[in-house]
Amino acid sequence: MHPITLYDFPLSGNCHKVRLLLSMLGIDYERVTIDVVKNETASPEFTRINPRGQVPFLVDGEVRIWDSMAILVYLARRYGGREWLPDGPADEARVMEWLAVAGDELLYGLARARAVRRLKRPFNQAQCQQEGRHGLAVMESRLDHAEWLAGTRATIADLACYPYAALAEEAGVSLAPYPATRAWLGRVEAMPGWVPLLDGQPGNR
Ligand SMILES: N[C@@H](CCC(=O)N[C@@H](CS)C(=O)NCC(=O)O)C(=O)O
Repeated sequence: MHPITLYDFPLSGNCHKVRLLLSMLGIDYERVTIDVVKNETASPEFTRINPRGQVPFLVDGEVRIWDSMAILVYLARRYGGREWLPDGPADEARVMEWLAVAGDELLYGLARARAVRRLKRPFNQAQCQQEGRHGLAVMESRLDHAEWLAGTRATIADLACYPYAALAEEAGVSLAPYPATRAWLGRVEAMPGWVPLLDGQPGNR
């Protein structure tokens, strides 16, 4: 019996963030697939347990959490000590800055531009791509002089920003102008416990 259940959709970059941290922490868990394409996130069975109607959604005993970023914070604090989320006020805020980029520019930009292509969602693709490029430019401005997004080691900031940056080409956004970000994608992919978006694939890109 697994104490942790992740409600998950394999193609989802938001779910990938959580699967990466669970794997890197060496945590065993059960995966329940909720098919976003078939709109299972809106089903009464699912919205009864997650009124927000989105994946990822995590159940750990009595604790139930929606949102990839909230789940990363929970897992980092509960199982990761201070390594994945430092607790000094400024250091923690540095990580939160990048969770905000992941939840704004990368989600409303890259993830949505990709969803137009992959899931036939009705977003304005050009606008989303522009937003996504802005997010990548902000990342590039950090990564051209630093190895990791926040502080001097990998944190949940890197895992939050990784999936949709790695999937930028699927969103129709070239990574060519962002060499430091490409090098960082390689560093994340070399981390022990890294897993691809889809089982059995060599990588995201
Ligand atoms: N802010 C949320 C976004 C989650 C999200 O957009 N999930 C998508 C799959 S990638 C979903 O469940 N979409 C179904 C829907 O919104 O109806 C997070 O970071 O977890």
